[in-house]
Amino acid sequence: MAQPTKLPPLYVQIRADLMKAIDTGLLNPGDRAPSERELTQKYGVSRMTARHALSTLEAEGYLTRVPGSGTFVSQPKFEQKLNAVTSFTEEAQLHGMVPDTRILATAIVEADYRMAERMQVQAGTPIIQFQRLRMANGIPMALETSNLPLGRFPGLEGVNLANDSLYRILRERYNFKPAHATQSIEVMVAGTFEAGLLSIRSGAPLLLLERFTHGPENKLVEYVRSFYRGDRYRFFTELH
Ligand code: 16G
Repeated sequence: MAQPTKLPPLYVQIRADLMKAIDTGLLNPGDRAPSERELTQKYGVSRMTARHALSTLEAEGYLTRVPGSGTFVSQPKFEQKLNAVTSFTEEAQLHGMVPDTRILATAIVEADYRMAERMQVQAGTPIIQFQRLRMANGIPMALETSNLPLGRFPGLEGVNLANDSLYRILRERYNFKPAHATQSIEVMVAGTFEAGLLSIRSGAPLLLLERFTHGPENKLVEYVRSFYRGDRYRFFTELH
């Protein structure tokens, strides 16, 4: 006797239907996803089942829940290749987006023991720090703190980096071009400070990128800690 076919749980079917709507363009990035109530009515399921289908898609990154507004189809991720020392400005332009920068803080500090070790300088060396909110098409993408030895770039503290590119200024004013860099990536969660600036909820995933950039003589010239939005970035690398 043939075994009766086991039907998948209802939330799986709802998830599949919503995925199909996204894949076929019936639902586009930024569109409002059906609400729990609409799903309960359409599929005759409990609210819990509808919620489960929506939260599965949210966890997978296809939907984004905006507290107080609803659930929306996520924007496509920014795909960034990890094979060259590029700048935020160049990357945004490469993707056909308009970069924009808000300067949150500029300071000259004396390198403490930890910073000195990271930047391969003597403790007490003046370091210029920029904290910048990086945006693309007006959307906050990353929160970046750059540290550079002031001795190598005298006068950098007086440069207005708002809506400009640091790498362009280093190239044009200081005749400096990054030669190579090492970069690490780790997962973090947004605290209230990062969440507020990046327009995401506290606890949302972030990618912490740390970059050590070197000049032609292998001299370290930049140490950067950046928090990239986990829902906006996908890093891509080719392996040989
Ligand atoms: C990227 C780099 C950062 C560099 C900046 C220059 C990472 C983690 N960070 O954001 O090191 O300072 O580009 O961009 O990749 P800009 O020239 O647009 O200011």
